Amino acid sequence: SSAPLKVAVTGAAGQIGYSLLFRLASGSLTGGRPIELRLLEITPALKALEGVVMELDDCAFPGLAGVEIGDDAEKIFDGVNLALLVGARPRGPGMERGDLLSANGAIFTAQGKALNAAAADDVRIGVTGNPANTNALIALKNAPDIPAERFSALTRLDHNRAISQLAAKTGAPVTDITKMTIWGNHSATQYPDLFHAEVAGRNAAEAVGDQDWLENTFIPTVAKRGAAIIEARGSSSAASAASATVDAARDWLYGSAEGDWVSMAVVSDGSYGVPEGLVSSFPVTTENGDWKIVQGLEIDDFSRARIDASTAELADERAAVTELGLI
Ligand code: NAX
Repeated sequence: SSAPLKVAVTGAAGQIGYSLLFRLASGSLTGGRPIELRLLEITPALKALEGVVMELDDCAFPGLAGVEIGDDAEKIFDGVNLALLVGARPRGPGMERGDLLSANGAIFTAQGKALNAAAADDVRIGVTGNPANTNALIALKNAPDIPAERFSALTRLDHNRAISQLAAKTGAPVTDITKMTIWGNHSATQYPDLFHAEVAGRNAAEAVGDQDWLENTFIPTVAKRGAAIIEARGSSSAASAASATVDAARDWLYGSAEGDWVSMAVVSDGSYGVPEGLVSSFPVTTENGDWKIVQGLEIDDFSRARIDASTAELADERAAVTELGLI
C-alpha cells in the first residue's frame, strides 16, 4: 500500500531518537513506502524535539509524509500502525530497583492504556526503553484489547552484538552467521546461544571449538557490551540501539530471512520451559507481522541453566511489578 505507515516513537528527543528518527525517515524501515512520524515526549523536552524536527525538515526526505509531536500519548498514538517505545526513566544515583520499576511502571501503564484507546487495529509495539522486557509486560497488561502477541521487547541489539563477536572470532563475514539466539532478559543475565547458531552452515560452537572462549569471553562480552560502550564513549549505546530497533521492526513487519531466525522478546507460551506470560527472548521467525517461536531445538544442561537463570530474573521482575499493582 502507498498510504503512509504511521509510526510513533516515544522519547523522541533522546539519544536513541536522534539516530532512530533519521533512519526511519530515510526509508530504512519501509523501503519505498512513505512514513508518518508521531513523536511523543515529556513537556520539558518538546522544545528540543522541535529542533530535531527542524533537522528532519532540513533533510528533505522524499518518503517522510508528515511529522507530529506532542506530550499527550493518546493523541500521538492515534491510528498508529507501529509504536516504538524508546523513552524511559534511566536509573538515577541512589535509585533502587523498586524505584526504577515504579518510575517506568507509571510510564508504561499510561502508554499501554493510550495505545489500547487510540492505536490502529493492526498495531505492533516494540519496547526499547529499559527494563525493556518488563516494560513490555506492563504495557501489554494495560492494553487488554490489543493481543499480547503484538508486543515485543528489544533483544535485537544483543543479537547483533553476538553476530558481530562471532564473526570477528571466526573471520567470517556477518552475512555468514545465521540462527543466532538471545534467550531471556535484556540484561546481564541474557544468554547468547552458539549451540544452534551457524557459521556458513556449520555449527558455531563446533566452528569455534573453544568452550573456554564461548563461556568466559563470548557470553560476558555480549552481555556486558552496554557497560563497555558507556565506559568508552561516556554515554550509553544509541546509534546501535536505533539500528537494532529498525532491524527488529523491519523483520517483524516484512519477515525474517528464509532459513534463518531472529531474537525477539515475546510473551511466552511455555516453550522451552519459559514460564507462560513472561516477555522473554526466543528464536523466532516472522512473516506478515506475526512471529512464531522456533520449535524443537535441543537444549543441553549448559544452556538450560543459563536460560533458567535469566527467566528467573524475569519472574522476579514480574513479581515486583505485580506487588506494585502495575499489572
Ligand atoms: P535518553 O535519556 O537520551 O532519552 C530518553 C528520552 O525519553 C528523553 O528525551 C526523555 O525526555 C524521554 N521520556 C521520558 N519519559 C517519557 C515519557 N513518559 N513519554 C515520552 N518520552 C519520555 O535515553 P536513550 O539513550 O535514548 O535511551 C532510551 C532507553 O533505551 C533507555 O531506557 C535505555 O536504557 C534503553 N536502551 C535499551 C537498549 C536495548 O537494547 N533494549 C539498548 C540501548 C538503551 O540502553
